[in-house]
Amino acid sequence: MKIGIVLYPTFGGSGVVATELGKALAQKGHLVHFITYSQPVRLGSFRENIFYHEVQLSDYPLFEYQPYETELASKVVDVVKYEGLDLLHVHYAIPHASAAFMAQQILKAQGINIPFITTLHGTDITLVGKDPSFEPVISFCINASDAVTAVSESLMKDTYAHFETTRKIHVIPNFIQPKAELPVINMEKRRHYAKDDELILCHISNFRPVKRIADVVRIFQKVQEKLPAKLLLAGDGPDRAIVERLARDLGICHNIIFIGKVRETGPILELSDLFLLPSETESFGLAALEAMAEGVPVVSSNTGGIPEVNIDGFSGFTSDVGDVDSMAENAIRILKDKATHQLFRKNALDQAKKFELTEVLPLYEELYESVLKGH
Ligand code: GMT
Repeated sequence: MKIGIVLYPTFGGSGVVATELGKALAQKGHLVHFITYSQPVRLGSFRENIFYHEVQLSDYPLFEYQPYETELASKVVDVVKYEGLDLLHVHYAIPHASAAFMAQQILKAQGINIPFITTLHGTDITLVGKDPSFEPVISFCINASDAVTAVSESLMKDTYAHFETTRKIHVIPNFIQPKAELPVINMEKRRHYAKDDELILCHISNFRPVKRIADVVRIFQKVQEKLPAKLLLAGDGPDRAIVERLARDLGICHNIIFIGKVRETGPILELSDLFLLPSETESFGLAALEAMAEGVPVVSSNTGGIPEVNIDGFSGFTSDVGDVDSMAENAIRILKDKATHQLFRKNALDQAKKFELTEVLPLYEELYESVLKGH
């Protein structure tokens, strides 16, 4: 198939999933055309069957706000027409689904039929989408898509709860390529961050308020009172300065290492003993799955789709949002002795294997085929 993938190229989970999906489809022989405004962070270098089309933004002085949706729709029309695409798969409703609808209508007027599939990722529904000013467009786009998928049962239910739609939403979870076995920790690399008798806790995100990074720091503070430990924080975003200050105020900044933005999370996770994800809301929690795929257990909140990924008492523990005491206790329960920690590490990897790329990819391919048949 010739597939156009429209995505956000930045560090967010939706862009990562869309890029990894495109790479996997290309590896299976499909021709994949990525369409977005800058090179996706996980795309890497030249690969067979992968093409990248950049949306150029006009800086005409009349535009106080650049008309990205219009430029994107025009680019999509162009790519569908001249590359002969069979279907479009757009990740994130706003404005990708509405731009795809616009492109579809333009192409229809020219006698070209192209179906589009919308994958809902979370914040497009749970945060941004709830904003009443977006609601009519999102409801319309969900109904106008040729197929809709959501990355968890929880997100599917949220979509029905907040939008005017009765159409079928297919749940296709995010995926990963987990390690075959628990990795052996490279002590030489690890010593750059912690002493041999110190544990390494880790958190990776875009440091937006929804991630509750202050909770990460407070959980860590309680853990390091009982067990010698370091905290690795990877990523960057609006709350970074707040947590840097908090760490200084709590007198624990010497035990916290801010790594900043990273393209690949594997090398950090490989050194980590525990992953913290205390988010306010999370449709899936790809970061937790990436940790588990490296055999790192997860202490998280129990919000949204997280309990579908991190199984309480097995791959880690889940607690109510904001319950820092419970999360710190759970972290200590996992890390208190080597045998317990090793058991949780193994369980985390086993749980990640339920989201193997090889299991999930055919679900998308089947959906593509059924949409093409029905179009
Ligand atoms: O978490 C973010 O802020 C980024 C966001 C995105 O849209 O890229 O992530 C969402 O999509 C990911 C991939 O499907 C999910 O794993 C995240 O849980 C989801 N984030 C939220 O729901 C807050």
